[in-house]
Amino acid sequence: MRAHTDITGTVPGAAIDLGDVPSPEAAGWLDRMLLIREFESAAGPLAQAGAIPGGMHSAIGHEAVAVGVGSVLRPDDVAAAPHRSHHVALAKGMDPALMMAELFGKRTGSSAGRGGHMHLADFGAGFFGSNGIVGAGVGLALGAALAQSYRGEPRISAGFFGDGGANTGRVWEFVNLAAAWHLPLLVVCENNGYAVETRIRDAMAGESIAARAAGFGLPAVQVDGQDVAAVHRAAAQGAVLARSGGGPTFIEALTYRHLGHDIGERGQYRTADEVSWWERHRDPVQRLRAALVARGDLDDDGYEQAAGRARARVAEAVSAAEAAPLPDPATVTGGVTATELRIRTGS
Ligand SMILES: Cc1ncc(C[n+]2csc(CCOP(=O)(O)OP(=O)(O)O)c2C)c(N)n1
Ligand SMILES: [Mg+2]
Repeated sequence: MRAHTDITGTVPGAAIDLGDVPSPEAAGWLDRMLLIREFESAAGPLAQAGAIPGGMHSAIGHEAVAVGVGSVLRPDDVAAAPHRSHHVALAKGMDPALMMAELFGKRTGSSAGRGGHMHLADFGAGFFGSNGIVGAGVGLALGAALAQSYRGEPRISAGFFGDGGANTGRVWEFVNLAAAWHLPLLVVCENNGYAVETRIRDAMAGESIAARAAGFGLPAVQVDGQDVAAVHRAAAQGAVLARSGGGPTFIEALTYRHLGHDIGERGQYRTADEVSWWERHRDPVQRLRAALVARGDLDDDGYEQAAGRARARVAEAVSAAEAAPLPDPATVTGGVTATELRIRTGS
């Protein structure tokens, strides 16, 4: 197992091995990764310009983790994520237009415009939400996995968190309970080497996050998170185990965010050379593209068409969100909770 201290610039494997993944499936991965890339490429500048209110955490660079795990989840399975979540939601099948409208704070959004970037959820797509509490996405997925197990359903859940979350107690409480109760859960750590501006090597003891997880007695693997096929293989193994009552699996995916912790950060904690190395050598989208080209499944035209389709879908989502109405203040208690809130009046 590779030590977590090696994350920066040393993730293994330049070429992606697609193995016997059928061509239409691999092409579907590319489409989904391009949708995430184009969505984030549009949303970031809109947030910076103020058209999308509040902050935003971009997932550019993390696409292969979400799509690799998402590739083994069925529509009625569940995924939950932390603050950096757009890629997980889109990989789970959330409609980009529903998400974009929510980012804009519009009535047509997934939470009627009252959740925004960090409170996305689409229960219909099995996306149980993003939230601002580091590590808490795993707990949401754990709850769903408990319900699935209790009801004897053949469904599974995936909870995503970051390397920063691996230094919080709650994550290990979740992992412990999932392992003790053999719950159908994939615990997915997106180790991008940084928690805001703190390098993992400066703040984490032990060999690796996966090695930490192994102490709880569940299968724990470390994969190249910039290789969608590698993530898919690890997730597929975990999903088979979870669906057959074999309990949870822990996946540490080594990844990298191309942009800052949040949109607009000053970014003085890492070098431009480091960022550009990852962009040039480990871009998950370009690596999948190269693997498809090497197989004879794709050429430049085909790639541009796929990127164009994703761009058009996102542009449509942006136009619809811009045109949509803001929420009606008279319904301020609606669309957020299942039951209307009762505002205390003091009487
Ligand atoms: C419980 C809690 N503590 C602190 C924060 C502030 N905070 C927001 S993001 C973040 C770092 C998260 O790093 P990581 O888990 O590695 O995720 P990444 O941003 O790298 O995707 C921190 C400390 C928070 N949101 N929640
Ligand atoms: Mg991180």
